[in-house]
Amino acid sequence: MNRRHFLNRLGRTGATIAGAISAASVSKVALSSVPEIVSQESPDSMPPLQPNTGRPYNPVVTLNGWSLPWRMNQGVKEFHLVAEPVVREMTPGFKAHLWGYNGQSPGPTIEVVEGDRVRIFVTNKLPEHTSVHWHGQRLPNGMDGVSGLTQAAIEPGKTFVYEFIARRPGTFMYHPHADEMVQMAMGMMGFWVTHPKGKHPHIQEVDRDFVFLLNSYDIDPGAYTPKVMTMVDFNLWTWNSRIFPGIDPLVVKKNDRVRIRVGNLSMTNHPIHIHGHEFEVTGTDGGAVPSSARWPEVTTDVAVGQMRQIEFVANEEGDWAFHCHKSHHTMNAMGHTLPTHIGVDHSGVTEKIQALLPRYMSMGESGMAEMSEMGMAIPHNTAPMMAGTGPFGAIDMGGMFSVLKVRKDVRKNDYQDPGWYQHPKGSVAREWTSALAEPQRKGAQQIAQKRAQTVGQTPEKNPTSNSVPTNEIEVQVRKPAGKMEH
Ligand SMILES: [Cu+2]
Repeated sequence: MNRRHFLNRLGRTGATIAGAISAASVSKVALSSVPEIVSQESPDSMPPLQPNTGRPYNPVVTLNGWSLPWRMNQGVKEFHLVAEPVVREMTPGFKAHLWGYNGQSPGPTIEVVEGDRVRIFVTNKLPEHTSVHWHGQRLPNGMDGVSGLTQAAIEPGKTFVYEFIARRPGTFMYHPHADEMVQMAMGMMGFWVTHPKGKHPHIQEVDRDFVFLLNSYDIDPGAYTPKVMTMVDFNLWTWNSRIFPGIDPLVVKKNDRVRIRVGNLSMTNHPIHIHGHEFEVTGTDGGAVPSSARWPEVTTDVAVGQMRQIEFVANEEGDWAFHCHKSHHTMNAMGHTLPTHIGVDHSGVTEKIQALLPRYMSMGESGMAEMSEMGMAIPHNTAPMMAGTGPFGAIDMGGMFSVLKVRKDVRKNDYQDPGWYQHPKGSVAREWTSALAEPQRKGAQQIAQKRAQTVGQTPEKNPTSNSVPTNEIEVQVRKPAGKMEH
């Protein structure tokens, strides 16, 4: 594959990628010892990399990522990965110093075909040694990439070469097996897809095939470099090192068969949930799941170190939320040690505190949704806790969240954002403006009677009674209009 082909491919699809690839001409050094380095500066989702050499296949789209071009060298597919420090835009207005491959974190997706002989050159431009483990692959033990166990570590400045046959079709990933805690906390990981050679009994052809990795970072607001010692309390939950609203939508044509492949290299599990459709898990990093072993789901948990590929027919038009179902994972940088103020009457308090701290704001009296609309000043280089805006206002989301956009009029290989869904008239939830009936309070009378009977009784005076509540606790509910009710 040469650079002109690569750029032509990008140009044809009309996505926003002009000038995104920085690589010198490959042809000059074609078939010399090491393939030229191709690197990526843009965090946009690149259109699928159509194969023009080797066996044909239907390429994937990497969410906010790209696939690595290769060259054929006497029947061997040759790739060149460069492990290096990178700058990753997590969302517009927020950049991070990460480690990755070929200009981005995660690194580029590697796509090959079952039976391909693959040679991957890995150059280490990190300040410490590394290695690459090809997660899930069948390969000779010495190609497995566990430094110290199956190979010597790749020292800074050195290039190693891995070579094996991609024996099993499926969904895989790659990551270091050297100083893993640090290197994965810094963003070193990438996706790998081995496409089936011809028809496969358990792998269906799909119209759209998306891939991304689940990862997480701990970057203080205003800082650029992740804290690598964090074990649990990450503040950025990311898909391919991006946070909503920086995660591109998944654009599909109505009635497309869609596959989404997800791998988890974070430190916790993620229940991945889609709205409006049911899917089946059609494969894992262990291989394709036979159709007799599939069942319908709308959420599938992806444990740490696991991969899941889900498939469905996108036959419901609209803008469907697609997200991790852990509510803290659809938030951006936030503290977790704040007291809850819901229901606390702040009236008069703010003024008193402002006398001491002039910029003090009271928050959380009626929940946190106000955070997404108040436009509060935040430090340079971070992202608001919840930031997305939709056609009806704030979406109150960040982190691991995106939108599946199902439209009638989408061209083949077009992944451009079509804008917001235009709902048919009368099909949107609306305010009810007619009269509401008074609520009926079931059991209210009996509770009042019991309370009257037990007034004055304490456990000491009535030690045998366990049928009637004693020492009744009075709880009042504070309602938004200031009305107090029992
Ligand atoms: Cu999650």
